[in-house]
Amino acid sequence: MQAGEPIEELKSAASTENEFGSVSADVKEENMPDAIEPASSVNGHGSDVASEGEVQQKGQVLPKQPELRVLHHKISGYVGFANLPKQWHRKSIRRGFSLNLLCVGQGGLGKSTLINTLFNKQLYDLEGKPTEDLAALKLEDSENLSESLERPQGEEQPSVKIETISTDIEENGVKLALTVVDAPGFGDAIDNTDSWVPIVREIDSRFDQYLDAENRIDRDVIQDHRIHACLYFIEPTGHCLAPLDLEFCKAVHQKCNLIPVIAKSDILTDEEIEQFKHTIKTQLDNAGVELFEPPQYSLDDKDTVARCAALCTRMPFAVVGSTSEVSTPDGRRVRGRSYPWGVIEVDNESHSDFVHLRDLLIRLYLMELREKTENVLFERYRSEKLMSLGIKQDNSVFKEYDPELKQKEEKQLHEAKLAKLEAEMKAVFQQKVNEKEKKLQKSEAELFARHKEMKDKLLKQLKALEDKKHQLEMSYANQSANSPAQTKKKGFLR
Ligand SMILES: Nc1nc2c(ncn2[C@@H]2O[C@H](COP(=O)(O)OP(=O)(O)OP(=O)(O)O)[C@@H](O)[C@H]2O)c(=O)[nH]1
Ligand SMILES: [Mg+2]
Repeated sequence: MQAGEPIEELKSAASTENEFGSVSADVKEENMPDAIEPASSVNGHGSDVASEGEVQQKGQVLPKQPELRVLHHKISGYVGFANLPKQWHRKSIRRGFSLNLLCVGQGGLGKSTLINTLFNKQLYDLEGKPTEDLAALKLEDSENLSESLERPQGEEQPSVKIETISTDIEENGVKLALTVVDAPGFGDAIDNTDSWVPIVREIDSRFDQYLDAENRIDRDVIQDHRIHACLYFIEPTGHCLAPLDLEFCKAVHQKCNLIPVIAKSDILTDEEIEQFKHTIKTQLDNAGVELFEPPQYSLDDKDTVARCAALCTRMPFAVVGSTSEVSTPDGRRVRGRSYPWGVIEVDNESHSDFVHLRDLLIRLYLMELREKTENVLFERYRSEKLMSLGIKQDNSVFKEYDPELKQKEEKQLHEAKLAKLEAEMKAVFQQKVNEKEKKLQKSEAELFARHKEMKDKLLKQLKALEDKKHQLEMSYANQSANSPAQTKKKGFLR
């Protein structure tokens, strides 16, 4: 069938996956990405197989499929959605990517050097100052962003400053807008109490700026200045984390993707590094600090899962930074540091964890860092902020319409209404019964009283009559006693 022709409606007992099988089989686009396989290869059988019951396929016994009566459209012509990843790719190239990186650590730990090494660009000069072309940008940026940094009145100028530099870098036609936020002065004072506060404020102000931009009516292009990752540089003491390190990590781990690194790890031996990493991990775990971990998905292949696990176990990354090229004993020119006893190669994974840090931060998980910032960290900040402003969630507004749920709710409401009506009717009936009972009781009492009254009257009359009878009998007896002859005579006469 050609594109544009009317689609054929078929009644089939096959699973819906199979409908795409025919598309892929008939018209596999010439430039279709390899990742998109014909769906037939997913379940391994065509549309007529599901109804056949148990099937033997490549040594696998497929369970018997239930008889599904599905009406579906068979698409056997060109549709074109297999090209969607290419559209996405073009769009990404056009738009470019951005990464806002926060670097925190005591002075001289090699932060600027590591940034230069990571992006293979001289963002900072040898003195650690932004290079000339970035200096102007730095001023502009810090002015704009510092506006939103509201410092309470009377508060002293902090010893920790926030410096931002931005630059666009390009690799194989892919553009990356990189912003590095540095916090010079952190941990350098005699008293470092609350020295992380300006940094936390900076992170919050960037969230606020984004939240504000989102809430504007006109929000064509929202500049994302939110911090996507925070590289925290740990001094290579080989001992344990300092209290300041722990306090900083606790203050920021809910606000940005925290990635700790052991700076200048070339001064530690391999055993010392392992031991130091173990101590750091235990300390962070005990303090409840959450580090950025690459996410794992159910469709990930074995290699991805293994690589992800390896990255997790290597944290905190023991790194070495250098942009200088040095010669190795075997004559290669490499980025590294040269010592009297040998050369440390930056890009050699057996020499340091630099390669793994780069994989996590740029090569493999840059988008995940951005996504976690957007979906987890910013969301958390946003809901806490709105709640602190007294805004409450009204679930009845913008609620998704689910007909089944709606029907259920309506049924419940109806049942509740019926129950209420029934209860009301029962109450009215009971009241009427009570009233009637009272009335009957009253009339019964009245009748009883009348009956008693009449009985009393009759008893009185009876008594009076009996008295009269008695009197008569007495008087008669007296009379007969007084005149017995007469009585006899009378009796005789009778
Ligand atoms: N041994 C060793 N030295 C390094 C490493 N990275 C940088 N350095 C050196 O450490 C010194 C300070 O490096 P920077 O990159 O300026 O350090 P920073 O942390 O940016 O310093 P501030 O900006 O002052 O806070 C420089 O002399 C670097 O050459 C490293 O991995 N190992
Ligand atoms: Mg620096």
